[in-house]
Amino acid sequence: MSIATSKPLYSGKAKDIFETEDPNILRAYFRDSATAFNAQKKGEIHDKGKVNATISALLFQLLEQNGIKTHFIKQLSDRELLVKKVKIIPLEVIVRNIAAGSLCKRLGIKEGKFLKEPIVEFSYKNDALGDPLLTRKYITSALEITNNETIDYLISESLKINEIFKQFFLEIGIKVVDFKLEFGYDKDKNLILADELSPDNFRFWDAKTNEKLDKDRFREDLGNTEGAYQEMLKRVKEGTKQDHKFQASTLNSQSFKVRVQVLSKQDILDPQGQAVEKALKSLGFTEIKDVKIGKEIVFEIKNGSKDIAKSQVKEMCEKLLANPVIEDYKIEIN
Ligand code: ADP
Ligand code: AIR
Ligand code: ASP
Repeated sequence: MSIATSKPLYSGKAKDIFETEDPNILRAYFRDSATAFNAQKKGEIHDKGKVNATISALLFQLLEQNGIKTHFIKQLSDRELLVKKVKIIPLEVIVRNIAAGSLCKRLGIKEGKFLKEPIVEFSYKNDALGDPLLTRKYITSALEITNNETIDYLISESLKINEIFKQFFLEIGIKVVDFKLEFGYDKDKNLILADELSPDNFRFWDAKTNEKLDKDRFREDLGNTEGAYQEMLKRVKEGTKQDHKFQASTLNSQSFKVRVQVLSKQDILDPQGQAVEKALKSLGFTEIKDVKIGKEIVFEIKNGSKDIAKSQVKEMCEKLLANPVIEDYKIEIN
């Protein structure tokens, strides 16, 4: 298959996107240009394009090895990736482990605070508006970008990705402070991870010294940005020399107690509940009403994250534990 057509489809702040002869495949060319603060600050980081294309390729492969579906097909040259064309959801999915950047500004928290649990937040991918932070209802009801189910999927997929990255980067002496992901729909309507995975969209700190090894060096004029990018490339290359298939057991580091309560919906007849109500009334407990009798299911679940565990239990309820047409369920997880 020849992929050598060069009709530019889009030229962004850091990459040029080209069509190929296959309408479902794109070529992403990584430039050295760098921007920050919604392109108010502009510059160049020597060889950034090479570093970002190569780190992205290696990290997309790491994720694929661990069951995450991505747009990555192959690395064509030191600055070019071949990717599946997707329709990008205009959301920046941001995962945070340690307080930094806009979180600190917004909440007055000190940079470096370990967050009690990883946080997933969404920004509107819209430069003109300065990528504003969104609530769930802003996404579903104001902008109507997507629905609650897709938001739940994006959260649980991003948390899984976070668990994989935290483990991988720890092995190469790096703390994953935070990162931004983009997702999109491929031609078969699969929702997959797209864009890039690089020091442009991650905050990486050296695990021993907390030295910043990412685009914050450029944002904050810390100097030696190029050296930091090269250092990250070196470490990621070293780390990905061996295959990493993280065992489910190593990703599932915590255990949670789950309690699921299933009850028939308010307007659904519950003969058992009615019988008990009648019996209670005949015993003189006349002040009661709307008795429902349901079931409670308890179990333990192992997972790296409470949010992922909760979304899995929700799926169990939808598929097996409850009949969502006639029953409501409530999940307690501790
Ligand atoms: P920006 O648009 O923010 O300036 P870039 O310069 O990195 O960013 O441009 C790359 C653009 O390509 C981004 O808007 C990104 O959403 C989009 N993109 C990334 N991966 C894909 C893909 N597989 N299919 C279609 N568009 C993609
Ligand atoms: N990010 C957000 N928009 C563009 C990018 N690259 C990334 C930053 C940082 C994380 O998202 O690189 O890793 C959180 O950014 P912030 O500014 O919201 O703290
Ligand atoms: N939002 C991106 C960043 O700060 C790029 C930009 O703001 O121009 O990394």
